[in-house]
Amino acid sequence: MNFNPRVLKIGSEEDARAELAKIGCDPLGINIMSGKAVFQTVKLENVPAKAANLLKQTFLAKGGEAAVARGTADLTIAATDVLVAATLKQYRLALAQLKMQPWGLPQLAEAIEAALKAAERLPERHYSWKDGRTLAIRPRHSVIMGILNITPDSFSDGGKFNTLDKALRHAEQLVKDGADIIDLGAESTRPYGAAKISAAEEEERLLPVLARLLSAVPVPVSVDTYKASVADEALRLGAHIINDVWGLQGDPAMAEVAARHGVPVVVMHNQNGTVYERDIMAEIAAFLRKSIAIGENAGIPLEHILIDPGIGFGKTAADNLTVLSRLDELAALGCPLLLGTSRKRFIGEALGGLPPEDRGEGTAATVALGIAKGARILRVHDVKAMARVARMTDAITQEVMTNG
Ligand code: HH2
Repeated sequence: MNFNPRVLKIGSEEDARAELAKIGCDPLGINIMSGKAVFQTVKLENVPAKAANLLKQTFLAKGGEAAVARGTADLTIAATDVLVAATLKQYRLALAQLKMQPWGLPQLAEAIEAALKAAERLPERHYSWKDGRTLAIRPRHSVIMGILNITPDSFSDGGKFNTLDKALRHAEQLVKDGADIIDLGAESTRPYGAAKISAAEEEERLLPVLARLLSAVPVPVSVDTYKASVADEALRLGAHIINDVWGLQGDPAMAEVAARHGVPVVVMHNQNGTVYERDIMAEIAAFLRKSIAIGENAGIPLEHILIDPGIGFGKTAADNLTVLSRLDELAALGCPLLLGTSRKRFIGEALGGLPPEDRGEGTAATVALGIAKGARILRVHDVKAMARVARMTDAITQEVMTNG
């Protein structure tokens, strides 16, 4: 007898329903069973020991598990990280019960619920601006952000576009090649030895190009700056998106500026140095959650916030590979994910020391894997090639979802 066993990876209830339907399950049976066919592991940090014990009991009673640190049961430690491991059905039953318990368990239940919900389906966004431009971020339709650096010292295009006409011609080409957004940067943010410039200098370089760019291209233009005054001037001129490589945590006035202009903002993880006290993904997620909170407190709606792990910023080459391999963990934050790997140094290092101009294939691998792991916007230099890589990856992920 050959039963032809295969191990299926089912990541969402929608996929589970499709698989159950394929084997001819009764529709009522599908309702009962779909939640049992999806298994998820949720990691929580710093849960008070008393609450963790109740959490464990509750999940065990529903047939799931909640692993805690030694010393939790006898309360010899104050708090523990927790790994909850259960099917969606078990989560539903356990969370309903936890919502009726003391010690902050209802809030914990809501946090778990929100993370599971966000991980189940990537968020959709539809942006529109007063000038009629629009941008749609929807699952399996990757958005290409073409890079236009007008810095004299950018590491990868080395100041090739620092005259106005050249910059405009390049931007037009990027749009022809398939860019959905142009990301305009006037100060190199490169971590190794980029020249820092004043806000006045940045504006002087940025604003004349921006003014012309806005009428030269039909797509939304994002401005790569972490200075609130530069962002304010750029938005007054009509820029559409702010791309802040310090995630609203560099300049304290940035969140208010983005809120006042009502534009989407990219919040990127960044730090000085490459030392991480704990798991790097935990730190990136915590930083981005803080950025989101700063934004929301200033009046930026959650729908206007896009997140970015900041590949190459405050990270070693090995860290960048780790972040890329675990990118899907950031889905729990519920915001569209932007990924900027293009021609970066870690790609050159992984490929035995290749210069920026030879990092195209390596970049393609990061774009494809990034999309497979949930990235929705890809910030790239080689728009034509990477748009093809993205379209191809979109087509495959679409296929998995519909025909698995
Ligand atoms: N990377 C760079 C600059 N801005 N913004 C976001 N959101 N994400 C990124 O990964 C990111 C970014 C650095 O790349 P590049 O623009 O090519 O180089 P430079 O900083 O020298 O201009």
